[in-house]
Amino acid sequence: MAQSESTSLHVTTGSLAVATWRGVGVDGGFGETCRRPVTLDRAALRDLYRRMALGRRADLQASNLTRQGALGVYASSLGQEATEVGAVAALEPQDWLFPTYRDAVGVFSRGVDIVEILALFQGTWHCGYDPVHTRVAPLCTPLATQVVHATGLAMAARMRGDPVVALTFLGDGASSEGDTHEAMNMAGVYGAPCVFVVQNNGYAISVPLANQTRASSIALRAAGYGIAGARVDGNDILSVYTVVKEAVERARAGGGATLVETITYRINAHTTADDATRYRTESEVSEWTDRDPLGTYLALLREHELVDDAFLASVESEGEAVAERMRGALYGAPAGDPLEMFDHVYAARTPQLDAQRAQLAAELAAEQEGAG
Ligand SMILES: Cc1ncc(C[n+]2csc(CCOP(=O)(O)OP(=O)(O)O)c2C)c(N)n1
Ligand SMILES: [Mg+2]
Repeated sequence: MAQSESTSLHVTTGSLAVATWRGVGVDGGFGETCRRPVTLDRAALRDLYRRMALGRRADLQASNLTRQGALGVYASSLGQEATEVGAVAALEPQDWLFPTYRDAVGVFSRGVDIVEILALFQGTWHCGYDPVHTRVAPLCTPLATQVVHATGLAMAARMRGDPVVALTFLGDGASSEGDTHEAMNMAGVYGAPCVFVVQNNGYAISVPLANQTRASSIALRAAGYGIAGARVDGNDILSVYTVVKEAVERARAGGGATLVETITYRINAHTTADDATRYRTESEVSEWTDRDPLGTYLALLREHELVDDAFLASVESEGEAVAERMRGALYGAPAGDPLEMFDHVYAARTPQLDAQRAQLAAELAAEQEGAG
């Protein structure tokens, strides 16, 4: 299991907490632990809690809708909310986010409609939201392909002189893909304003990190690409936010890319189609449940009297409204036309897509005949 090296949430006078992470030196080893006082104001601190809590509520509802057959499958990020929300909160509106199937909560926290986000899992449409308008690429299922896209967009922004940063999420498993190497190397060579957030949750489906890499840390690879690197407690939202914010600002100022490894854990199974009890022990899961990012953060806010019952009740009722809207929009929603799946893959359908479309149309027609 991945160990967290970050000691987080040291409260000092003058700031709520100290964000900490391990920076990667140019020699390829970790440097001194970096410490930054957290100076966010009360409204911003409360909003981070709100976004995590709403994300968690939406995540739970999506899992439940899957069990009821309203979604085909869902990849929960329960336990990873501090990384999802903390990293996204560090972006400016003009920046781009390149998420994976695991990152519905991060995309939701950027302000995209949760019902539109879930179109992918509903299986009704390629992507339910407008990527250009939202500046969020579609949730990406082919591992690490979004990492290349993020580097490409960042390089293009740099060439055009646009002050745009691209942030991409990827998993520990996806970090082994060739695409990840190509994207990070290109980002280093071309000084691309890109932030790679590797969510190290210890597993790629059932494959533990130890079978993924012999290295002690994914973050240390940054030195090999000549980019900045950091390893942070991915369950500590203030540290995640602060290290990613610094990376985003450095990228925007022309300082190039950063690889941030966040140490976290997915509490639920890989997807609703997976049985995690076959490869994880109960005690391992409960160890991480004890380090719940939402509960830890709430305790800190309470300690500093930054939240009261009225605020918590308002977040809860907002969460219930989100869940109700999801149920209303997704439960019993029309299945859509399966043949649409071949449209918009390219501007014009290729001969291969035409052939596949014809094959599916024939199968659907035969099915209907059989039913009728
Ligand atoms: C190119 C490619 N190979 C294999 C898969 C099948 N697959 C889906 S998720 C997954 C595990 C990925 O693990 P990780 O990158 O750690 O992300 P996590 O699911 O833990 O968030 C695999 C192997 C895929 N989607 N794409
Ligand atoms: Mg993983």
